[in-house]
Amino acid sequence: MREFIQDSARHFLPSDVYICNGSSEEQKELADLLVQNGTFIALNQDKRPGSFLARSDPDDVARIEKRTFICSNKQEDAGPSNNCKDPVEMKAHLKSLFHGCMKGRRMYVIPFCMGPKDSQAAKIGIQITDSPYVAYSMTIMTKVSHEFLDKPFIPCIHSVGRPLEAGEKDSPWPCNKEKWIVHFPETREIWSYGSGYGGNALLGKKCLALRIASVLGRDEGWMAEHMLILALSNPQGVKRYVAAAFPSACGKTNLALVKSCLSGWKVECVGDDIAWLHVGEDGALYAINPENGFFGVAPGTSDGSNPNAMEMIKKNTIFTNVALTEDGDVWWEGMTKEPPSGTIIDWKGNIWDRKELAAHPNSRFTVAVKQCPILDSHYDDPKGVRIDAIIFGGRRAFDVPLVLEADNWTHGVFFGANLSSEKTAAAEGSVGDIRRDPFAMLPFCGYHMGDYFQHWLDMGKKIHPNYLPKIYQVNWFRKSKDGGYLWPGFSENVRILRWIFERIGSDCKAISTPIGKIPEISAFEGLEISKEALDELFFVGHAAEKKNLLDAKKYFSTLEPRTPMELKQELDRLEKNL
Ligand code: TSX
Ligand code: MN
Repeated sequence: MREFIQDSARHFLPSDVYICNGSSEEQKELADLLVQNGTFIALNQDKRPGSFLARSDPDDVARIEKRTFICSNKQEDAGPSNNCKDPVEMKAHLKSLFHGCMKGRRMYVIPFCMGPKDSQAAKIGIQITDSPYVAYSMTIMTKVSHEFLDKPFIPCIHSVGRPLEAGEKDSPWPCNKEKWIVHFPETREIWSYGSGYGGNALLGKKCLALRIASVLGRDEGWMAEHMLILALSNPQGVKRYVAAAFPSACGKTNLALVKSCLSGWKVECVGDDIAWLHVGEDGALYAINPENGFFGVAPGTSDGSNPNAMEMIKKNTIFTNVALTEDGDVWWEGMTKEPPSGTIIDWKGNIWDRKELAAHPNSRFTVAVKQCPILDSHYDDPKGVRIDAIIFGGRRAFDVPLVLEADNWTHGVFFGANLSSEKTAAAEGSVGDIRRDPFAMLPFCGYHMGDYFQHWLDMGKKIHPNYLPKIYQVNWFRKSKDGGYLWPGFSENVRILRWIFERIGSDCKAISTPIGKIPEISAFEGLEISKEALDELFFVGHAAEKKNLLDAKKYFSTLEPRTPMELKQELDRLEKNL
């Protein structure tokens, strides 16, 4: 640890070094500094106490997959979904890039823990960064403490890549046009250069807890997944936990924090983004949330879509790239039907013309889990929570039913492997294009996707059959011929969760179809929905299914020779069923 810190300082040449301890005094000092630097704007303390607005550089607003690398010794091990470069060459390149990169800045050393701190499943990292915004964010998103300094750790090196010469004026959001987000899966190291934003810079989250952790999980016999974890309790007080993977723009955070529409049925939250899954001593599957905070997309979050999130972010929250109102509060598209009156400053810091977007579509709130109003009592349990069901969801206007239950674990893995979702923003490709995102892990799996599918199949064999979670596929977004959504979604999704709950306890029946099991009509009693809409929501069309089958075959062939045999057998089984 000392060597790591000293080598970093000698090489990056910061003006000084500070080791974070995660205390509230330290948070306060960091916030004061960020306000002084102009990175933070303090919000109206009556409306948003302890909260700040940050505006990023307009070219540093999201993760950049093109600049993300998995540097495996053998190119094949990174697989076709990752950029790969030779680790020795990459390390040499990074060392020269990082030389003197922190000149004129303080180097922060952040000892952090991902997961409940006394958990066998937790992992420790030490992040080096020259960004106080990143240091502050890490004290929310992870557990930061000196007690993690003298334990084995994953080194995480970050720089905004903008050294300051003597007397040079800093910018509120320093960064570099050239960006590198680099992972070394064999030596378990992370190096990130040039960006100060979210997943590029808070290295505990996507880089450690997903990309590096997925490799650790493969080697150590557990799973790092892009999943929310929620608890559902029935009116008798029986509680079951569910983990669910969704690609972006499907409302994962909304589901993690959903308010139940069914009296007596209660939803509580363990996490909204990442789950680490281990087989326990009893042979059941247990989940921990490695994170300590939420880093949620702001636009679309409202009292209607997510009242619990709105409650959660009333105080002690960092808002990044949202709009600023005249009274010193925040606003974004979808927060209210009408924007507030008065002058609004958009996410770029200009007076909003009320034509372009006021908030960036990827604008965020950063807030500690402790502030979640429906935080589950076991959210920080060192042994995790027992998972009884796993859900895969996507956004599909056509052909994919509201919910399907897999016939067995292998069939469920087949669901995950074929997960896909429609694009909503026209950034890359056109709106409505279907993008494959297996297990919602395409940008986050640190190794070959074929090996990852095999790991899922192998994990199914490690779990005791009595405790094998049931696997489901959901689609809240199916549309009718006239273009309207067929399913009300949001709090009504709890009806689907209730069906899943009752299936786990064998308390209700299901109907078999060629592609999986669906609920009986009685599952929807009490919901105002037409028989026609329900029929459309569950319609399984032969032609569409044939096409799905062919697409799956084509996709699986791109992973050869690492496509698992059992998944190819699922293709054959589906073909026969059809
Ligand atoms: O988050 C969503 N969920 C999950 C909620 C727990 N969204 C928002 C997605 C963008 C991130 C949804 N959008 C959901 C949903 O279940 N369903 C839809 C589609 C939809 C939108 C509006 C209506 C119905 C469905 N109805 C009215 O606006 C009245
Ligand atoms: Mn995510």
